[in-house]
Amino acid sequence: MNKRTIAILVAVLFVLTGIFAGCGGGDKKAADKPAQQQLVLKLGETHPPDYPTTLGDKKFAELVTERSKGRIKVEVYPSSQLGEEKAVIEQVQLGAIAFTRVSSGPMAEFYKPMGVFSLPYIFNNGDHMWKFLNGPDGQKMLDGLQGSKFVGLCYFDPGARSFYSTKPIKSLEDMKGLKIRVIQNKINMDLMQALGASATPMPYGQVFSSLQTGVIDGAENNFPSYLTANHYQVAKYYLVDTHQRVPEVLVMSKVVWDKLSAEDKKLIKQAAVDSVKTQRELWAKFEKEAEAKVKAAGCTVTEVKDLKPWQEAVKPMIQKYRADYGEVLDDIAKAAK
Ligand code: GTR
Repeated sequence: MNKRTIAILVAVLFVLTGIFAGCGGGDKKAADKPAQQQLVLKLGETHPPDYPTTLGDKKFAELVTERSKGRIKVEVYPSSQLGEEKAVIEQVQLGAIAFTRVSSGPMAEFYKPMGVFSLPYIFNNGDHMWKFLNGPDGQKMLDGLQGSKFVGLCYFDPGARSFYSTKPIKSLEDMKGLKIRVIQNKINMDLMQALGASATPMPYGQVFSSLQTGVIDGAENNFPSYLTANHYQVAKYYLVDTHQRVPEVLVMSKVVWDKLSAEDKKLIKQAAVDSVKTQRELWAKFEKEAEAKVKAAGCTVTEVKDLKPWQEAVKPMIQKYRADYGEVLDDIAKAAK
């Protein structure tokens, strides 16, 4: 069975099992049948079971079960079992899957304001990003997701994305003509063009084989993804330019959310917020481990010493996107101080 078939089956099961029984007062007999009152909600995750975002999802699930005394169960499906990121977002929007932990990169196709995070070099470091995310604008962005039929619950740490390739890359010049896989959104296409490379959008799950067969020369991601998706085995040159910090978000389907009681909404939101600490701690640890592991495996990791030429190269594109994101870019810049 392929992933798409599994995703459809899951969607059908979701409807058939009537997971809302007993939730929001829909079932009059529910009080007589406590055993049937459990609400089972699925969460789709791209990464493997022991990856920090998956462990963040699991912490969230654990808190929900604990605080609802078993009445609400969140089932975490790692390793893209429910489908590739974009397909899962669509299912969440429709209400066929309750939650997903996703990158705000693909979310930008569903909710434009999140596109700002795909703009390069806008955060100086992780602290800068978290200061922005934890401030009023970060919250506003999560709240704004409701207009696109999602409920933004919290952000998880995404680390920083850098380039890697099957061919040696050490400088901006080396980017010329490289075919680089990107997360599908318009900003990423423009970014590759600005750096002299050509963008090939494709789902995450296809990157490894595309690197192997030479369909693409490289991709870009943080150390944990580079390691766990095995990209490091084929693309052995990693160039640390930290061009993007694209926050991970835990989102819920608004269709499902709207059927919850006010009390359950609060419980779910709080559990998500409380899971962030765990995810961030595990992320910080694993990011270092992943870097050490790829180095030990023989990958060439080069730090970009001077980011100025890179920042210069993307200036015109940032200028172009100021039309959409000028105000929020100013707020991001202010958060650095
Ligand atoms: C990872 C991110 C995933 C996915 C992936 C990709 O860093 O956690 O959600 O977006 O990148 O590049 O497709």
